Amino acid sequence: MKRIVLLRHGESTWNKENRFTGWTDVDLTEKGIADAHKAGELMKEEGFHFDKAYTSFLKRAVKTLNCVLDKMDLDWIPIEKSWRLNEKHYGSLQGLNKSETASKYGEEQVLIWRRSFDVAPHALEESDSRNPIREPRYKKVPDCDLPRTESLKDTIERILPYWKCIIFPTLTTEDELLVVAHGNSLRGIIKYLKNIPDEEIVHLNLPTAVPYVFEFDDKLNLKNDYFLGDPEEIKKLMEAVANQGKKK
Ligand code: DG2
Repeated sequence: MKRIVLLRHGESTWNKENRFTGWTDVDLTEKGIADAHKAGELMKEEGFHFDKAYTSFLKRAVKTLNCVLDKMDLDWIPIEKSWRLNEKHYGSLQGLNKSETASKYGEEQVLIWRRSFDVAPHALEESDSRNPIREPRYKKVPDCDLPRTESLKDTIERILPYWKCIIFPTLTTEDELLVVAHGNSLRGIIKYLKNIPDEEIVHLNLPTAVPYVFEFDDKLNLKNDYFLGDPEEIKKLMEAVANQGKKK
C-alpha cells in the first residue's frame, strides 16, 4: 500500500484575525506551531514514515512542514517547494476580514467567493503592490502564469500539472509522501482525487493541522481516505471553518 497525506498548515496570524489571506505570506501563531507539532506527533504514533515532502512558497506551510518533520525525526527527508501549491489567490479580498465582508456584501456572496467552483474575487490591479510579479520569489514563473485572483477552478488548473507530473509519479518509487499546503489548494487536489462534482465541493471545509490520509494500491488506484483524529472534534473544526464567512 502507498500513502499520501495532505495537511493544511497550522493556524496563521490571519486565520486568527479571520482575514482573507491567499498569497499573503503571513506567519504561524503560537497555536499554529503547537498544532503542527501535534500533527507530527500523531502521524509518528500512527506509524507514518514519509520518503519525501512537498510544500508551497508560503511560510505558514513551510514552517508547518518543518515542525511536523521535527516531531517525526524526519528533518532529513527531501523537501520540494512549488508556487503551484500556494493558496488560491484571493485577489482584492486579501487582507479583508471575512465576517465584515459578509456584513458588507452578504453571506451568500462571501460563500460564493470562498467556496464556489468557478467564481473568482475581483482581481488585484496591475499596479497593486501585492501583484505577485513584484515578488522576487516568483521571478522564474512566467508572468502569464501568475494570478491576480483565482477561482478554485483556476487554482486546480495550476496545481494539476505539478500533481500529475511531479508529486503523484513519485509514488511509483516511494511509499509515503506528505503534502503541506492550504485550505483551497488542498480542496482542489481532493476534488481531483475523489472526483467530487463542482456543485458539491462547496461543502468541503478543511481544518488547519489535521492530517488527511489517502491510500493507494500498488497500481496507484485510490482505495481509502480518512482524517487522523477524533471524528467529532474534526466535524466541529470543519464547521468552525465554514462559519468564518458568516456575519458576527
Ligand atoms: C485561507 C483559506 O487560506 O480561507 O486564504 O484566507 O488555508 O492558507 O489559511 P489558508 C485564506 P477560506 O477559503 O477558508 O476562507
